[in-house]
Amino acid sequence: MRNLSYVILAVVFAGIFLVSSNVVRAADSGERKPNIVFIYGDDVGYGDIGCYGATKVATPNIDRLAKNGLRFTDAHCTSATCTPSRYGILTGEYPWRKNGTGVLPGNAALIIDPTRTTWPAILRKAGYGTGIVGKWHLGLGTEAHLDWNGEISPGPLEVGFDEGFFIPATVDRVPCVFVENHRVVGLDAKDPIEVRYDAQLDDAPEFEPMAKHHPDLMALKPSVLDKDHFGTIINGIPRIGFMHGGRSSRWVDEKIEDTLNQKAVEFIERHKDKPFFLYFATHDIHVPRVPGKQFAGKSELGVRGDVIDELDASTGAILAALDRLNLTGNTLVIFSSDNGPVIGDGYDDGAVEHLDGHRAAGAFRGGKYSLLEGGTRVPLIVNWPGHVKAGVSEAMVDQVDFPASFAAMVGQKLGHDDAPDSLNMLPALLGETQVGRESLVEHAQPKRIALREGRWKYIPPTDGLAFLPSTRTETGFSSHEQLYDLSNDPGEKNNLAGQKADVVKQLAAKLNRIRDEGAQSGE
Ligand code: NG6
Ligand code: CA
Repeated sequence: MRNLSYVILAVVFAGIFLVSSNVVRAADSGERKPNIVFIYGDDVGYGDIGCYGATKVATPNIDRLAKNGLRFTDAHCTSATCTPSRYGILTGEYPWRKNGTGVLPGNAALIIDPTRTTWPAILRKAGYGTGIVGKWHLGLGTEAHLDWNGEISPGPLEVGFDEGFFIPATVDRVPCVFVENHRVVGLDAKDPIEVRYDAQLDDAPEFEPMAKHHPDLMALKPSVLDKDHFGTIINGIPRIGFMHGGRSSRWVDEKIEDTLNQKAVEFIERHKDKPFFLYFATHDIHVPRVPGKQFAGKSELGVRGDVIDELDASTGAILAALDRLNLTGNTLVIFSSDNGPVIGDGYDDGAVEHLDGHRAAGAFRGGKYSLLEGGTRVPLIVNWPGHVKAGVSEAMVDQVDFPASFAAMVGQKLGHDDAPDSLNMLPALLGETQVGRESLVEHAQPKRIALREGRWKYIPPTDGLAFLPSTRTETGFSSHEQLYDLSNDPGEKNNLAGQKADVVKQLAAKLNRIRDEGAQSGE
């Protein structure tokens, strides 16, 4: 009997404790700015995710975000390739306004001016702890100085992040090491790193083994049409560029996502008591696609499907950490991608052979590298329980809008020259309105641009191949003007330029104006 009353007492006390801690949390969340976690997939297409219509891969965690959040159907990354897209999202400036923002080699200097206002710098000023985990690819050091064996600076920490654990460029580019803050992780001073990108080095013995001389050492082979993945072979994978030394610091490809997940979760744990911004840029689903053991060979779509599973699991790991730390209710989670999809991208990894009718860009034409919708129309999901109503939004938004939109959310004023192409789309991003941008500029390297306005998509005449054989990409590049009515032709099949000369004229003039006169704000 006495035991029973102890049990009852204990239950009552536990109940009081739980109620009061909930009250405290509720009060907290009322005052506290929400944490922001940005999950930034690499080369993830509009059609690669279950809630966007994929049927041959399953993405239950990403779908869960969409089920309780807002799924955008007309959201864009800033460019159809990585470096320019990331430049746009961080600076709020269209990358085609600035030279040198194309896909960078692994030894390029930092391309963001450290004096400018960036998305993380805005949040840091508002009191957020800011961190990057994952892919950087915006250059490190200066033209005159980049020492992989010493202080690597400037980099992410000089443009707004408090801390970073990152991949310098891409996983198919050397150096194949992680950098933590200003240092290569696990470097042995007796085995210094040297990185070179001069093509004539492919006969230099110190950079052996190289693909050209050691085809036998390649577990993954460059595709027939590829001319770049012929540098140093690391873990059986030939990379772009040449790397010598740093053996103790080289990553193990199978474990990259695991490591990044762990670092991301650690960041969240360390920052749980004050507002934080985590920019979590996965390597998945970019090449080389080397899934962890639990994913390898499991999907129906070959290795590209396996890494989609892995990306979904990374998302799940983040969501689980937020749940475990009771942060879900006060965290705004965004899922998106840096550019459209590509199936074969330099390696013979079987992705093309296993495609099985999967439409990585959904109903859209083109993909990574392309000026067609598939180049920049990507998944975008915004999830903030209790604040963002679940649903679907057709608002046209661009990742370049993130700096101005999140500045508005945290009450930061932007200066006249800050984030010049970034529009405050916060009401659209939070689902308070379905009205997004009136117009938007799409971009493919180097400086090819197209205009979206309402139902119209206008592509000016441009040079370049209409079809890239190496990646099997339809680019949309043509010497003729193109005009598509996306309201009934999302696949950009029916060129109306000949019939709608007035619309072409008006859109061409507007695109020129945006290009020459700058920002669209105030429209
Ligand atoms: C290309 C690479 C490709 C990928 C891409 C960058 C070749 C043939 N292709 O040059 O494999 O690395 O650059 O991708 O070398 S991105 O997502 O970072 O933009
Ligand atoms: Ca990319």
